[in-house]
Amino acid sequence: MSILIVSPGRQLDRWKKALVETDPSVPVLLPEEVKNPDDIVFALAWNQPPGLFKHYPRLKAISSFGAGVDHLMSDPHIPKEVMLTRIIDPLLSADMAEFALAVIMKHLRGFTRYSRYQRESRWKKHGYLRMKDVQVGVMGTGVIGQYVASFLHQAGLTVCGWSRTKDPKPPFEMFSGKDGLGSFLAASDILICLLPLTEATRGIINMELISQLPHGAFLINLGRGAHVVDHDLIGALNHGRLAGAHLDVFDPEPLPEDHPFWRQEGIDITPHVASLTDPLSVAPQVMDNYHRLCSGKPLKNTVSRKQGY
Ligand code: NDP
Ligand code: OXD
Repeated sequence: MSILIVSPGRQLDRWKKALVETDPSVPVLLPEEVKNPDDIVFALAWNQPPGLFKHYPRLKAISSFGAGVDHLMSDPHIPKEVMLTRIIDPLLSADMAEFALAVIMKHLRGFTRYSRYQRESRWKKHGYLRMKDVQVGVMGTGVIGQYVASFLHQAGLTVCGWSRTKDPKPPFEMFSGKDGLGSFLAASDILICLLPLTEATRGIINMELISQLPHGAFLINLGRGAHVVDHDLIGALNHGRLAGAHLDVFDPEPLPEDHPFWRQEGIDITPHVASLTDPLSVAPQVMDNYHRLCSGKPLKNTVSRKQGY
């Protein structure tokens, strides 16, 4: 029995090495190395080519390379009985929290504008916002969002969170469901999206949602590109409804060269790097799930197909 690893465009040698060092007795194969497809019972996958999983009839479980599983949920070639798992890793949450704080500080201190002034050799001062002047709303207070919200709260920001169901005791104010969305948005001068992409959250950041934010709010999208209705975001920026946006995720990725976001005033772009899965940190949990599968034990970090995350 073997593990298949597939993620087009990713440096997979580090992953293979980390997995093999975790347990040298388990064969870890790239698709082109598989001689007998019946050997593959477990896969580690990200943006797999369409139809790939049709070729492995004994596949029982697939782990995402990351926290998100939308690439697995949307693959029609994965039979319903194949179990899906995802990565839950303290480093992934910590890196995300540091990234969110960096982007918030960049916004408060106007660094994007000063980068532009520097390119123009222009000496011009502006006032700035302080941490105490803004409230931050975290949409999606799951494993990562909860950590990010607590980290920002500890850093001195006023934070609130929004989720599908209500967490009884986070150290910040919580809203939940459709009923809580309006009050949550009204309290979010800076909105951070850390939702999973599901049928319920696709296109959630649209004009209707943006118009419920305080005038001149700032958007940070760290979830998935398809959470945002691109045209509505551009309209909100052009009309001054939003002061700016930092986007780390896009639909599609890579963001095409001719996409209007590249040239849009008010948008800062990073290429899906807010938090990168570290092979050394997560190889043990992937290998553990492989062994659990082989010995008939319940897998960890499973995904609910019903909820889609
Ligand atoms: P979790 O599954 O742990 O948390 C998801 C959160 O979203 C939960 O709080 C859940 O609510 C909430 N949620 C889901 N659907 C809805 C809905 N319809 N309405 C309101 N709230 C909803 O995910 P993680 O925290 O581990 O990861 C979140 C996402 O972050 C990933 O799916 C991925 O898209 C993104 N990500 C991006 C990275 C990057 O580098 N940019 C890196 C890693 C992840 P409830 O608690 O009630 O279930
Ligand atoms: C993700 C990840 O889900 O990189 O985006 O973990």
